[in-house]
Amino acid sequence: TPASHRQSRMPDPALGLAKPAHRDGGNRMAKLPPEEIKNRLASLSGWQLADNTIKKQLKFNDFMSAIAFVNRVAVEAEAIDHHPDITINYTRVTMTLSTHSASGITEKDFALAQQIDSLAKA
Ligand code: HBI
Repeated sequence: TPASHRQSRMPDPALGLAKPAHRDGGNRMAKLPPEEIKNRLASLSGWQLADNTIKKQLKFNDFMSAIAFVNRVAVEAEAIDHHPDITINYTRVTMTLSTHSASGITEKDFALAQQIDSLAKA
């Protein structure tokens, strides 16, 4: 598209409108309000709110399957630089998510929760 067309579409930085007006400046690390957390939990399966975290217990057929799952999650957590607290009880694995730097639950926690659910099926 010709530059002139692009120019007309972009807000004029001089007007200070260069950035979209998000509620929290579009910061994915901003703590989510309780209502938002409740709504997002409803779209997940098996996750629950517990003391300013979201957590889920997953059951595997045997210990090594549980460990293999934990390792899959570890690779993904490292890739996105967002890490769960993990408890392993033989064939049961509990994933507890919160954003430590925000002292609460952020979008990053829900993104990781979705990844964890996908990896549990792998
Ligand atoms: N994982 N859950 C969680 N919360 C964080 O705040 C966090 C993390 N992983 C890495 C990370 N922060 C990085 O920002 C480090 O610099 C602390």
